[in-house]
Amino acid sequence: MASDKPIKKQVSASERTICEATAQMLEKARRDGVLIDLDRGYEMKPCPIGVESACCKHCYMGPCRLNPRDPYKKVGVCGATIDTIMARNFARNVATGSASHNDHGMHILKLFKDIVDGHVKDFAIEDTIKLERVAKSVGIEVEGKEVYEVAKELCVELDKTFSNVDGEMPFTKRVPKATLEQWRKDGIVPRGAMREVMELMSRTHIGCDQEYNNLTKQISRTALADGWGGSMVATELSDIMFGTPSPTVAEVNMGVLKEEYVNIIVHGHEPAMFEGMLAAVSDQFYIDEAKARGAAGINLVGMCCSGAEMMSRHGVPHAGNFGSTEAVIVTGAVDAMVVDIQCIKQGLSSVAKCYDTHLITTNPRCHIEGATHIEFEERDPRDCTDQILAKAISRFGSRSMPVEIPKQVQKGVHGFTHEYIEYMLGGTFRGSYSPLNDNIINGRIRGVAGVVGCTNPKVQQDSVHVALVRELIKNDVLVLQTGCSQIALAKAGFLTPEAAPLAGPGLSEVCETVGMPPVLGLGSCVDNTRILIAASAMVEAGGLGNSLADLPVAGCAPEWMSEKALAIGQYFVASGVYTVFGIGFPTIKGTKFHDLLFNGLEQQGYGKWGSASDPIEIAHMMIAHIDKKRKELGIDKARERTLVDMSDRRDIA
Ligand code: SF4
Ligand code: MSK
Repeated sequence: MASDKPIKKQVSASERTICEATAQMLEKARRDGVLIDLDRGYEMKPCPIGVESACCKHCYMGPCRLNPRDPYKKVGVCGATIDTIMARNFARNVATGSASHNDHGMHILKLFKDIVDGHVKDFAIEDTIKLERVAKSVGIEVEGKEVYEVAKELCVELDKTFSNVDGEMPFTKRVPKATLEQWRKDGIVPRGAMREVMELMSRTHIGCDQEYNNLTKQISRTALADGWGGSMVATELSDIMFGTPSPTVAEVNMGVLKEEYVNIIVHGHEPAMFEGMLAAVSDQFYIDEAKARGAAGINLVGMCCSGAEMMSRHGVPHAGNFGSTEAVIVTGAVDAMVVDIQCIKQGLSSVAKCYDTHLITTNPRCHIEGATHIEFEERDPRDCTDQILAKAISRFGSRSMPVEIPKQVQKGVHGFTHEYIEYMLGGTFRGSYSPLNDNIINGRIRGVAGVVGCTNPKVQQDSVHVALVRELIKNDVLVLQTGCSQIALAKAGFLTPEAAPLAGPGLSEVCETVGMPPVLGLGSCVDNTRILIAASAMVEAGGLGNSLADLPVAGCAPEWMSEKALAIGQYFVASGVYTVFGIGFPTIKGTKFHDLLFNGLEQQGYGKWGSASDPIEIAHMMIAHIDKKRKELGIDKARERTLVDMSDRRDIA
């Protein structure tokens, strides 16, 4: 946004981000007198009480503020203790995150139904093999049935994910038996997402659930309704409708913009609008229109999570993660930024105004003051996409801003899935997770880490992601990635097989033999469900325990910022995974609620939370947990015995 006071320059651009392209644009923004998020984040001093979750505004007898340094000294006007206040705040964060993913999942299911019912003609069922596989996984008999018959039954079954009032969500059939039994014992198997979110909101009303242990059960249930519910529905049906990704080479960073082209960026989370844009930009009419205005053509690129999804699925170039969405507009080269839902900063509106870029909202659930709204309707996608193209081409033809595009662009391999990991290690005829398990058991791969999540202007953009992943792979931990974290590592060059030498001797040997990178990109933040399914397949393949909590795995969101990230973290913890968050965590050390999340849940047989800000410290917290699980499984000695002779090399693949 245009700044009416001089922007403070206490911190150099390169201290705000390790992404050189973003730093270049931050410097330009400062020269242009435009304030963007990276500087706004630096200038904002968070409330010291809010940052530790020691305040409550759930009723108007308050808001009540407790002292984070002496949290048991006072209670709220209603008598709520610090544990109740923190648990309720955390609950509402998780409820919002889970609601976001479930809302996305419901929308994807609605599109799928509309295709099956013939109401939507511009999209179709692309992957019938995956359709059958998913249908079978929820107990649908597929033998002898037509594709659309199976699809119809799948619609009915998956609808329960959202609408069930009782029973168990369909995808809980994929949960390893021991894990599911624990959920049943504790009464936290998710029923329907709408019920779980509603109940959690209700229980956090003043004067309702004021026992943090009991509240935590519903927090877990609501989070599980995200990971094993709406998010999984979104990932699986998107694959069925638009194609299951497989490894593909794609370019990342702002250098994917082209000065002589009409540049259109799509940013958000839902694939349908992006798919619609992808189809529209190849229309010869608009290519000719662009050329008539002096452009060489139309350049469609992605950002943030829908960008990560389209890059995985179609190799569409990606201009950067959450931390770069305002900075990219400073190039002056963006003719239109088209957005749908989630993680769309309101600040884009004023930055776009400064650079005469069209900011176009397309979804009825996400309007932004100052943006142009052109609604995307799946039954008639061209109505929206044609208007966007016309606006972008017109802006190119009358570009008044000087254009400065950073040169940075990095090629990498994206588009891994749980299905591809199975195929990659086992081959077409013996695809299975056993080779992965064997390499974990023999110690070449020490364990598996999911490193995911956002960027946050509270820390130098991308720096924690990159340092953390570097340390993990150096210690033979295979890293699975999604979301904005994947983009950070892609920009840093880790998502190529050539990065294998950065890994420790065991992991690099596996990578070189199989020809895979030590860091596997699985797509958007919704696609974290691919990690859940891969982990379940590891349990099923045998040799690594009976439940998800037995696996030598850990997760981390080192630069998290969103409520969706908290919901994701909680569904991993409730599924059995040790999950570390960087930056900070909204609880106070030494309180009972903090102790429950960070220790007690593990003692009950779940995963647990961890928190630290230093990437090396985080890496070693994760590695220590992986080693602890290796010891419990009795495979801790194997790493010491790991041999690297030729006969062993032959056994790896
Ligand atoms: Fe204060 Fe209790 Fe009202 Fe919260 S619910 S604002 S702690 S009185
Ligand atoms: S977009 S939730 S900043 S990963 Fe999924 Fe990125 Fe985090 Fe949004």
